[in-house]
Amino acid sequence: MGAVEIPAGLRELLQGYTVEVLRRRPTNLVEFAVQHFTKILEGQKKDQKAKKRSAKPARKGVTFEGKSNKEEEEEEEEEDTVSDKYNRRVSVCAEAYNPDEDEDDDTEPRVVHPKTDVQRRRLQDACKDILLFKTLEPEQFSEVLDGMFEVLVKPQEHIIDQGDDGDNFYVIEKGVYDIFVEKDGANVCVGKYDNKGSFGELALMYNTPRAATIVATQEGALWGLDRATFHRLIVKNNAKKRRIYEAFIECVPLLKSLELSERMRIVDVLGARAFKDGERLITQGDEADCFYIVESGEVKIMIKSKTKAGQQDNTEVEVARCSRGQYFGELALVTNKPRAASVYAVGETKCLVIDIQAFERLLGPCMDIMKRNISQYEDQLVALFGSSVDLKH
Ligand code: 1OR
Ligand code: 1OR
Repeated sequence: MGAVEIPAGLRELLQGYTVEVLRRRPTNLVEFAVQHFTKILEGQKKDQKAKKRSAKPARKGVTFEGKSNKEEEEEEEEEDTVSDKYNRRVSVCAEAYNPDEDEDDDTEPRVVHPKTDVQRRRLQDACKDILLFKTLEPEQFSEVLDGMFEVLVKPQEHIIDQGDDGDNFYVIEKGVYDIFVEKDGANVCVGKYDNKGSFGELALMYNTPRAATIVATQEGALWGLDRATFHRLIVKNNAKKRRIYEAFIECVPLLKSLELSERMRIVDVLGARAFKDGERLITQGDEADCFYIVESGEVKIMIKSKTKAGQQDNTEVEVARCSRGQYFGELALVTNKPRAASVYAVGETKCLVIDIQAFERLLGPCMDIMKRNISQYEDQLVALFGSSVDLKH
């Protein structure tokens, strides 16, 4: 018998359906199949419409260089079923930032990129600490996962170029990515993402050009979320977040000197996390990647004491407590050093969390207050351990 040719994309489609069946356990498999494949078909039609509306994508990554237009077109034809491609488009929308305005977003067909169960598990793992997803309802989070597509990247590939229109938001599964910002005509490396985190939210949230260039330094894997889905799920959720946290953020003494719009930009990117009594939020000596504000409950700050010979032993001493409206975790971000203390929840505690990039971008105006308070830690440290220290350097 001659070999039977399996049509391109069939395997992914069937795997995607199987995974969804296992996840959602529908009672009627046929009815579920109709719904599942209708969603995919609607997603494909929408993508095709979007492609017609948009200009040719500006591919800057080395992976795609040298390809003919025809090859690129063929790749784009496959994008709906093969997910490891950029769904790039040059945005021609000029919508203003008003998450409440587009009520009809909810009636838009949903984009579903089928995934194998292995892919979905990897995706869930990459997304578990993404702050922007932390305030989503489970149903919205599941839709975000459905809408994400895998993007494999090569060393030196530009994922985002400063000044471009925003197409996708990205979650890092693996790889190291440098952040460049143009200053006085030169590209300056201002930070990096090391195998975790996310980027590309700003242009999509505020409808602005890309604020930085992101370059892969090695082979990596990302998960992309297209602009429309990001808008429908994340930007919409931000309107709710603003309503929930506005009053609280107004009362945080550290943030008093900021403009209202600056405080709201903090709300847009923060995540909310709940901790159980005794749970450790920060470990002394660890590398730092975020900053915390206590929303409810309390945390205690513990420092490993030193022996008379000046060596550290493992006994921890409580040095301070923070409650509603107070912040912690700034020291390591300001000094670029490991965490100076461990922090534990006292009772059920909720904190608002901001990642290091947003901290650097948005909390510059509060830096003086933080540095003044750090000087007080230094005084305390001297009083407790009798040695002169300079925590700021
Ligand atoms: P975007 O959609 O503007 C570039 O595309 C992304 O880089 C941006 O979203 C952020 O997710 C990410 N300033 C602006 N954007 C940054 C920064 C940043 N860092 C990461 N991104 N700064 C660096 C802070 C370490 C401030 C530079 C002055
Ligand atoms: P971090 O990023 O180093 C631990 O992570 C956090 O504990 C630290 O930022 C501060 O936000 C917070 N010394 C060092 N860190 C302190 C202290 C502190 N208090 C709070 N943190 N001292 C207590 C001063 C009242 C001096 C200790 C002797």
